[in-house]
Amino acid sequence: MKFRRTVWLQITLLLLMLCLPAVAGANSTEISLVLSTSTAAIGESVTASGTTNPNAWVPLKIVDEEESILVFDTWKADASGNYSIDFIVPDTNSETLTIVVGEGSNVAVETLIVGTEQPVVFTVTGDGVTAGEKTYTLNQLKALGETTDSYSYFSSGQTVTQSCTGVLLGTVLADAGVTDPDWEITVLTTDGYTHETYTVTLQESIDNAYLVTYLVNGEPFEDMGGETSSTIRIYRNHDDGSSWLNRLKLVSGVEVTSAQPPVLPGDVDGDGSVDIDDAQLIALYDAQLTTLTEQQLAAADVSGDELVDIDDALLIAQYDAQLISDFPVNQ
Ligand SMILES: [Ca+2]
Ligand SMILES: [Ca+2]
Repeated sequence: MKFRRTVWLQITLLLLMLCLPAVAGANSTEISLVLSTSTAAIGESVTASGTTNPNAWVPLKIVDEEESILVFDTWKADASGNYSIDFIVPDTNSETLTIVVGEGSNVAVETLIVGTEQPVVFTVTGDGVTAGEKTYTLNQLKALGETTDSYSYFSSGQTVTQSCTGVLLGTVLADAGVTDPDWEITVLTTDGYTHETYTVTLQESIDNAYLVTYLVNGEPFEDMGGETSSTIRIYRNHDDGSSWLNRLKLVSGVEVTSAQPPVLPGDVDGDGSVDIDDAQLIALYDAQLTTLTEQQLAAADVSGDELVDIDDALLIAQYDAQLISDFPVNQ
């Protein structure tokens, strides 16, 4: 008798369990789904969000055109029923992917178009840069942290203020591994437009809020196409700290140059010591038998008269013979 009751209890429980999903389904909130973008390239991050029942588990499936499931994972909604799931667009040959959230009859479906790979819009090259070069697509730039700020300029007697959205150049450079404040940054333009302010130290670019800008007043720049193609400009404040902009047009990236090491007066060949070899180099230069670099010339002028000639060679020879202990340029 006791045995039979246990069996009945088990069967009743089993029936209850079978009925439960249907009961729950009848009272549940219909799950909703919004994708952060309708088009994304392979490897890009997309956010799926929406509402469902409080604390409910939200299964997410990514299905290709051949109905193969490429991704399946489950996240939990919060106490208000809101959920937000970041996923990476998986490697696929399909032109569209179907994103499905929920289970049973309570599902929501959206289509994601797999776009072509995003073009590189900004390149950082040169000294200190991770792997010598780091490239950024627009989405990769945005992922570093978007800033919107106002920059003003004077035109036809009026102050024009523009709202610029982009990423601070200092932030991009830090991401590329460039952190030495003394290093020089040269802005590379694609329209060949040059200006002396295009080379600044990293610290100056931070102080003057250089902004790698992709939206002005909410609008992207038009891609000019061809060799001058660019959708990036750099806006900056003036050196006096005012918020007036200098607009550096059609920018493809920046090149980083490390600061020159300090010059040791007299060490023309750069071997770390001052001796007769350095005097000989100057004598050869004076006789126009060799050339010297800018840095070598700076080291060679030990007399401090801003000329490099035989007088400097003689001073170094005297120094080498310990007849003098210092150079006029140091005094
Ligand atoms: Ca030397
Ligand atoms: Ca000299």
